[in-house]
Amino acid sequence: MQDIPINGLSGLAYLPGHFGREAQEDLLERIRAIVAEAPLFQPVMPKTGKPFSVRMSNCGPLGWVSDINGYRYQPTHPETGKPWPEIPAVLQNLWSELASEAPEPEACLINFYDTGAKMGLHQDRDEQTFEAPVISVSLGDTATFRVGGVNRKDPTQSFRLQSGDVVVLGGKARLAFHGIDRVLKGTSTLLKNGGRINLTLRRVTPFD
Ligand code: MD3
Ligand code: FE
Repeated sequence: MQDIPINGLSGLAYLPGHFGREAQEDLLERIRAIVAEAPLFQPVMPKTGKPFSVRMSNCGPLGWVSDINGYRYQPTHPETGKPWPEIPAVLQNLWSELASEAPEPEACLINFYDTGAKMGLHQDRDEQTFEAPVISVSLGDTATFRVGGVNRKDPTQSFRLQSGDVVVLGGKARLAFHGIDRVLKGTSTLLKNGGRINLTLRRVTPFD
């Protein structure tokens, strides 16, 4: 495990290649089954209604959604109205290993990036608690991601996230600004048609 201090922020751990090819294929199969139940939707920005370039779905008791009214977590899919599918055991186990002090994750956001999709610099702050880390798993094409500090204007550093990489955002890094600048076409054979999937496991409600 590598601990990368960025702008003096502790708590960012990078686990390159945590999942090998076979584990990535198994995980991808789980995600495909989830997306068959809970189809990818295209969120829009609150107020402006501008569509995200990333398509999303979720699994777990709560899912993150964004529409004209705002960002929020909700127990059902915005289009089907059905509860989100369960978080696969392999991801529950990952959380137990890497966030052993935190209670179980409540949301797993599934981001799908076509080549050309990106995600602007933002903080993850729609959760009711920031005590638990956010855990990220990347699958498919390599992305360049950017992490700064807790203030939007803090300097940023860019890293590449490859298929199978895991990042744990705990401590002060939990509220760091971050984003995805671009997805590098043809860098992985995991997804037949290219693109990238990122999974983020989150605790939403406060601990007991
Ligand atoms: C969290 N996703 O869904 S995950 C998001 O690759 C999101 O799809 C990105 O940001 C993606 O909210 C990035 C990796 C990541 C990196 C830095 C972080 C998550 C972070 C810093 C603080 C909190
Ligand atoms: Fe984020």
